[in-house]
Parts: sequence; C-alpha cells; structure tokens
Amino acid sequence: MYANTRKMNILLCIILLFRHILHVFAYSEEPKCYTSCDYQILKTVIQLEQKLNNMELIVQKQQDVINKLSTEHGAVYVRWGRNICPDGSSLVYNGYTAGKHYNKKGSGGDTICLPSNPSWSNYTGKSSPKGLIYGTEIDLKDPSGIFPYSVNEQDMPCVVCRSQRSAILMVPAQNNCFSGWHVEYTGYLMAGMDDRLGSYNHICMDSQPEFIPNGSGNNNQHILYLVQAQCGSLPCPPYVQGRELACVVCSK
Ligand SMILES: [Ca+2]
Ligand SMILES: [Ca+2]
Repeated sequence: MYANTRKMNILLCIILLFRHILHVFAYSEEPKCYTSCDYQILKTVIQLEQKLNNMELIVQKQQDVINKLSTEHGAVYVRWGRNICPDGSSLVYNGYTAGKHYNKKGSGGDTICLPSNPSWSNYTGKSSPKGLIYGTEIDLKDPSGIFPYSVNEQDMPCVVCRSQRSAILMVPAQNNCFSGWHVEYTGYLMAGMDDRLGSYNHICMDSQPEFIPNGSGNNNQHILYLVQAQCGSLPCPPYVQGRELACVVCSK
C-alpha cells in the first residue's frame, strides 16, 4: 500500500515536472503553483534556467576570445630584395634594405628594412659621435649562375610581411621547408665579405630579387655577398667546400 502511494507520488511529480517545463519553455506568462511539489519543481526549473543563462554568457565570452585570437594571431618577417609579400601574407610596409658600411668597424651590425616614407622626431643633422646607415647593394660578378638574371651592383628593396601563421623561421642551407611548415619564400644566404672590417648578420635574399629604380651604379656602401660553406668544423659531406648556401623562410 505504502509502496503504491510512493510510486503514485513519484509519477505525479514527473507529470508536474513536464507540465512546468512546458510552461517555462512554451509560454511567456508566469507559471502557477498548486502544491508544494509544484513549488519545488518550479524552483528547480528557475535555477536550471539561471544556470543555462550563465552558461550561455560563458560560451559567448569564450567565442569572443576565439574570434579575437583567430583574427589577431600571426607573425612578421622581412622579405629581403622584394617589394611585395608572398600570397597569403599581407604588407606591413616596404622600403630599402640598409646597414653599416662594408669596410667600417662601427655602427649597427644588423641589416634592417628602412621604410620608404620615413618620419622624423628631433634632429640636428650634425650630431657627433654618430652611427651611419647606408643603402644595400649586391656585389656578384656576372654571370653568377645563382640568380636568374644579373644582380650585380643593384640596390635592394625589402618588404615587411605579416603571415597568418603564428611562427616564422628562416632556415639556412635549405631550399624547402620541413614537414608541416609553409614556404613564404626561398632565396640565398647573404652577409658581409669575409676579409672586410664591417661584418653584419646573415639575411635570406629572395631568389628573384627586385631592384630599387636607378640603383645599378656602384656605390659600395653596405654590400651583400653570397655565403659559401667552409669545411673543417663544418662536416663535409654533407656540406661542400665553397658552395653557396640557399635559404628558406617558413611559417607554421
Ligand atoms: Ca648600386
Ligand atoms: Ca658594388
């Protein structure tokens, strides 16, 4: 007898639960309570609704973060010797490859990409001591057999590109990217001349460089040269004495 009554109460509660769920989700008007069981069920439904609203807010915030990350991630790199970025990368700015004098010890040791439209803060034009920066040209006797056309004495542009991928890596002595990486551009490793005072960092010059207009004169200021492998501490094979190194810029 007692068991049957208990079953009946449970059945009644289930029916009332469904009825109130229908009230909450199908009708806008305020549901009414008829028994204490009604009240408990209604209270539970309201709590569930509040939890659902909170969860929807959390999901929306997470979606906002995902959207932000998907539009703001990326990485930048310099494409040396070119004015345009590869397909899939966007232009940040373009300009002129530049660095220190090829035969001087001082000034900055890196090669940089100067923007084509400089802006100036305070200046005197006569400060001393000082560092100096020069535009870049390539010295490479023709025919080189390296680039598909003559590059000798040509002045070099550069462009800063933004990849949609979040990691950038310049790999020397490779003309293709490792598995899972995307090729931004291929080129040849270049730096200063071996027996000159002015040394600077290695850069990856595009394999099909463009030139700055009217830059074919012999300025001999910041000069780039191909870089050749030297056997000794560097194992040969796989390296080859005197062979010029390729390079590739990869993204992932
Ligand atoms: Ca030149
Ligand atoms: Ca020259």
